[in-house]
Order: sequence, then structure tokens, then C-alpha cells
Amino acid sequence: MCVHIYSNGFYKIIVSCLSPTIVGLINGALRMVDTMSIQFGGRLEFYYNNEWGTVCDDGWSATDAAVACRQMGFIGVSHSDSSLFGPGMSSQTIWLDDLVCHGSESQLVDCSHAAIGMEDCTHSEDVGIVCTNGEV
Ligand SMILES: [Ca+2]
Ligand SMILES: [Ca+2]
Repeated sequence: MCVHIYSNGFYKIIVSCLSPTIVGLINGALRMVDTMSIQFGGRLEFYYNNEWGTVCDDGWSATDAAVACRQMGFIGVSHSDSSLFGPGMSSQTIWLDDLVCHGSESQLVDCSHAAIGMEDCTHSEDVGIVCTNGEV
């Protein structure tokens, strides 16, 4: 049997002996947008319920940022702050708030957080992040 299923932070990928198959975006995926030409950086977005939403800075820490970077395939975080890459669109959902990661989580959604979509934030609090690339 030669089948391997994994998530790279964006897609669930099924690798079989024949060919890799991307089956689609999964809830909990992360990406960075509005990078302002900064490599490996951008406003953090979280995919849930067919929508890319943002992440609020309440309780946000370097540990949380490192978990997010590793989920996206980077080795760690360079820096992270509110509105580092500007606010998300006003129509956009703020999916995650009050995150507390311990650092060993493989996905941001595995950290402690308010119920998805429950938040008391504005888009000026949207987390921006710059990850560190390199060999693991
Ligand atoms: Ca805040
Ligand atoms: Ca909050």
C-alpha cells in the first residue's frame, strides 16, 4: 500500500504511487496576502467555510506566529504585528481571535482560541506576519 495523505497548510494532498492529487482547500488552511513585495510576509488569512478571513491580534504572540509560519512550510517567524500589512477588507470575516499557542501545535487552528468567527476585533487588528525561510 503506497498512499500518503498530508496537508501542507494550503491543500490536502494525496500522494499515491501513480500521481499526487490536490483535492482542494481545507478548513484551517493559512496564507499570506498583500505582501508589499516582502518575501515570506503578508497579512495572515485563515480559510474556513469557503472564505479566507483574517486573524485578530488579541493575545497574539511570537509563539502563535511561529506556529502559523511552520504550518505554511517555513522554519519560523521573523516578525509579526497588528496591521503590519494593513487591514483586511471591511466585508471580510475575522475568523480567529484570542489565540494562545504553546508552540508544538502543527496548525494554528489547533491552538486555543475563541470559537471560530466569535471576535471583538476590527480589521485594524488584523495580524501581519513575516516568516523565516530556510532549510529545516
Ligand atoms: Ca487587539
Ligand atoms: Ca478578542
